[in-house]
Amino acid sequence: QNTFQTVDAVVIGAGFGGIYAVHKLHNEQGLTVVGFDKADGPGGTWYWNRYPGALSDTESHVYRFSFDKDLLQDGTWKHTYITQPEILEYLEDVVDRFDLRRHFRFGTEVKSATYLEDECLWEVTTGGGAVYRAKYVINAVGLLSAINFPNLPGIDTFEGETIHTAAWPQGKSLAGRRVGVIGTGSTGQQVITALAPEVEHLTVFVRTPQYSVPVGKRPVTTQQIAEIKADYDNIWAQVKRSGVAFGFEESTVPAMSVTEEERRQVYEKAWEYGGGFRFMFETFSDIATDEEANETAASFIRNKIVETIKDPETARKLTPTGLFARRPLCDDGYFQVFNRPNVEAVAIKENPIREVTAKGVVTEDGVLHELDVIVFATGFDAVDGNYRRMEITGRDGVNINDHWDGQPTSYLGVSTAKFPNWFMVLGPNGPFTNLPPSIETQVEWISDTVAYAEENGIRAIEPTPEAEAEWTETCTTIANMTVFTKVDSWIFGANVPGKKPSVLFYLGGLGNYRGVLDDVAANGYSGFELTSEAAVAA
Ligand code: FAD
Ligand code: NA7
Repeated sequence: QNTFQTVDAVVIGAGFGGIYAVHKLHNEQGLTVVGFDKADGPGGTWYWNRYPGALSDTESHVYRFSFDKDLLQDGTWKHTYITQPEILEYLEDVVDRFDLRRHFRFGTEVKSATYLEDECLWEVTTGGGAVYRAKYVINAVGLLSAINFPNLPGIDTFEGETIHTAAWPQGKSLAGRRVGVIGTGSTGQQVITALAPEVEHLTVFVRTPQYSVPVGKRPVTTQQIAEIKADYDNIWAQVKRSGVAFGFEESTVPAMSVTEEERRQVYEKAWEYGGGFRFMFETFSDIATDEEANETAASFIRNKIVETIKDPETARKLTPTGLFARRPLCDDGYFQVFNRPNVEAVAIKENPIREVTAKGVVTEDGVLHELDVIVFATGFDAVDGNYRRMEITGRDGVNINDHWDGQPTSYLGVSTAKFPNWFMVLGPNGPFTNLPPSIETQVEWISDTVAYAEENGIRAIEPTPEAEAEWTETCTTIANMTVFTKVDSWIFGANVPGKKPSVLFYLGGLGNYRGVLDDVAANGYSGFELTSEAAVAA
């Protein structure tokens, strides 16, 4: 018989979500909590993604927690956007400030979580064989965290180094090396831009070129920071009632309602100011929902790319076609990098990678691209990836992989039927936004729900299958109103071989989402089944 420790709640993950969950449940609600992260320290995304150029594309003043006024007033930043080392330092400071480190077991992977129906407890086991029992499990395992590492033919024979951007060794420099980068999403663009000036040669393997606008990273003055701090109440109120929660007011003007010249001016201004979400959502109201409107933004960006990249053939390889309908990207001089003599673009849709050999990557045209290092900027098994990597067993012995066989689903992005007292932060069909405000929204709702259960003698709470099906339907209906569903990307799980594409987000905006969560709680947890202590005793 294994010995086990008993706590009120287990929290998995030590990123924004896990840190805040431990703070709420322990510091504010007095529960005993143990947190786990396989990383050796806090930070989540910002612990792992130490690649050169790693930057948040949410502006600095809203890429942080809002829950504590003193924390906000003590915060500082140097530029309009914050880099990975700055975000990591911030999260480490938060952990120390709220004395949370002692609740976390770092370097500890959670392997399994099994619901013990008789006890109404979760039994959680770690990679080291430790066993914990807890009434509640809060999964804050990250939605862009499980690595997607494509299995290229011959990769094992490569004599150089391979590095995934989300497992970048601390301080690892590639200066003076011959580097190949696979992947040109948000991460690829950042790492390519940072590596280009320092490596001997950079070969960029481009599968799908992407739309991207300048990020607009600028230094900020202490005066600007002081003004933001003085206005934080209004700023967060606006963020939380907005759609994408990036700290700007979304446009209400349809693109085709203005003249071509007016449109051009609006885009030009947005291009100058910077920001991917601003470009898509602050310019016009229907770029994400109307194909004609979308094409006006897309063609503007395509023209900018062609103007920027001097060699027409290289420009062609880097210019996207079709809809502007993935997570909108922004960069800090990505297209300019291709004007450097040491940077080369290889279009692998028309000239696919045939194999990796000892010396490098061979493309179908027979060319060997000699490399010392291959960087995989190939993204993530997004949203449900980390859940599927654990052995999670709910009521009636149901495994999460079987439960999510058709597609990963949830009720409200935070819970799923047959998994009582088991909550998710950024689970399937949660909001698609600047994420810290959505994470806070969910953690607050989950911890309020836990408090409600504790105060009202509730032993178990889980959503009904009907409520879950209805939420899935809602998310699908909203997604189908957008252009996003017409393009493959990680937003729909369409980036990993073998993964079944499906709707993975609530695209209805944070303001609306918060309204739904509030209503559910106010209506006595509509859509949930609550089992009281008394009922269990009877
Ligand atoms: P994470 O920070 O991903 O933390 C999850 C943690 O759970 C990880 O540390 C992981 O090790 C741990 N974990 C998972 N499974 C287990 C297990 N079984 N056992 C133990 N530990 C486990 N979002 C934005 O809003 N704006 C941005 O600009 C932005 N930029 C990004 C840039 C990059 C390069 C990446 C990868 C993501 C970016 N994101 C951005 C998304 C980012 O992930 C979120 O903003 C936020 O950091 C997520 O926090 P989290 O706590 O939910 O998850
Ligand atoms: P993304 O956006 O999923 O981008 C991954 C990139 O890697 C993309 O260009 C892919 O091409 C490419 N890729 C993936 N697999 C392969 C294979 N097998 N061969 C060649 N190229 C491949 O991940 P990111 O890390 O950039 O960004 C994810 C989010 O994290 C981002 O939005 C930020 O929020 C942070 P494809 O487009 O599939 O043709």
